[in-house]
Amino acid sequence: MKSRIFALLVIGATAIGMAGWVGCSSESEAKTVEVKLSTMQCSMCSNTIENALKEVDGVQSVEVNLEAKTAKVTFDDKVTSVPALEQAVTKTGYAANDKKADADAYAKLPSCCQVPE
Ligand SMILES: [Cu+2]
Repeated sequence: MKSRIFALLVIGATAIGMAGWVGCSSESEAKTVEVKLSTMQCSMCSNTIENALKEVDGVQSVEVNLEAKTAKVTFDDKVTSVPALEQAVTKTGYAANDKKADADAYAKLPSCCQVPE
């Protein structure tokens, strides 16, 4: 009798454990991508871009590399997407991957941050 209860407890604990594990893995859809920032010039540019990316819903971390002209972005795949990240960057006046900078935002950049494409 005792051993049967024990067995049930073990099965129950295993089921809960598995459910927890499955739930956990389907919840975290963190994805890391590299966004090319070909028109980024200086630390002012990189700050602007970094802040714009951090404001996107679902973005968990942003690492802008000024020398390599890239941003490493970790985000929740279920909340946002690469095109949304690109759009956040182009809206600030910078090119992202193959997407061109928004012309109005680009015109408002300090002249030192504007680069002829
Ligand atoms: Cu700049």
